[in-house]
Amino acid sequence: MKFLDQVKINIKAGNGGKGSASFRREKFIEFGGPNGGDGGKGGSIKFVSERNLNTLIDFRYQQHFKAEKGEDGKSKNKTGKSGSDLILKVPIGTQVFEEDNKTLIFDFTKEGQTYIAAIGGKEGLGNTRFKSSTNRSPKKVTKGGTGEEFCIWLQLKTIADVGIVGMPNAGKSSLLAALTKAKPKIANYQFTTLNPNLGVTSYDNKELTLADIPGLIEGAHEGVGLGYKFLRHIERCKNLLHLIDITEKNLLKCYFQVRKELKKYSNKLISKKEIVVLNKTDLIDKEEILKITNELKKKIKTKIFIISTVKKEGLLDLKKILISNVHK
Ligand SMILES: Nc1nc2c(ncn2[C@@H]2O[C@H](COP(=O)(O)OP(=O)(O)OP(=O)(O)O)[C@@H](O)[C@H]2O)c(=O)[nH]1
Ligand SMILES: [Mg+2]
Repeated sequence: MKFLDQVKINIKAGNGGKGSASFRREKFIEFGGPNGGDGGKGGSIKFVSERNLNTLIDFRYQQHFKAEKGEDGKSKNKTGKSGSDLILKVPIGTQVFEEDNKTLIFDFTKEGQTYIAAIGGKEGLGNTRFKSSTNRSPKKVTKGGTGEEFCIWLQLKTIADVGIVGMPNAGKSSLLAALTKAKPKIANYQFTTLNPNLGVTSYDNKELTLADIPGLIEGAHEGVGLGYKFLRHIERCKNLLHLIDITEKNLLKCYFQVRKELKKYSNKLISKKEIVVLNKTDLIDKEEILKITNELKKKIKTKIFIISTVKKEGLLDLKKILISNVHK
């Protein structure tokens, strides 16, 4: 699946149709009165949030969007047809910014939200409207209004309850696949994940959404590895799950490296509630697991869980704790 999380587009609502200047022309009526109809309204540009989308990729191939203009008015007092609105679908988590890409205009946080981003022009008035006791055959009409036009930015910031962070190859995508129905790519090499993945799970009738992002390494904030641009997708996660491969030689170093990259991105990330999860416990024996976790507990204040994603050990307890943290 192709992925895009930031795009600049131009939107133009339709102009209103012009009013018609027309007079009755019938047999035996020499000077028919005005009968020019109004123009139609211009179509507006509307955004609607949809659950089954998770990328802005559709906007890469087309950056100019125009809504239909209103038809001009016609004789016999016929009103021109209104231009159709143009409806653009965006994923939940999309934010609309002004051209400066800083001023937030709208934030789609739920499914089915609508935002009218550019309003269509008003209808022009036909000459019938200008008939009066002093002017029985007005030629006056008005043009339709101009549809609004803007350049805007769309930014996608995934909304999930839990963001899974960690070094490459820690098993983040495997964990997402084990807990949810998501089917992210999993492989035994670094940077398998190139885009964020989302999954939903539930327990006890309570839902939990998880986001898995590409791995972070030292210097990510300077663009090393895949950089840290994907951290925007955990900015709006309530909690963080910091996943570490228990077979790493220096667990503490791994832990603090990832924390450092989170902090470089923003203090907001570092202050989120975090739980630390040691994965791949199937690869070492029990005594060693105990030794490692006890050592780590002395240095890290957060709760530490141990799991084996492959053997599905500890996953249910982990799910329960994640859900209880989110649904307090
Ligand atoms: N033995 C063992 N292997 C695991 C476990 N969890 C994941 N793996 C393996 O670890 C490798 C990396 O898994 P991924 O889920 O792709 O890791 P990731 O953290 O998403 O990696 P990136 O996307 O590159 O950051 C794969 O070969 C998985 O099969 C586990 O609990 N035990
Ligand atoms: Mg991955």
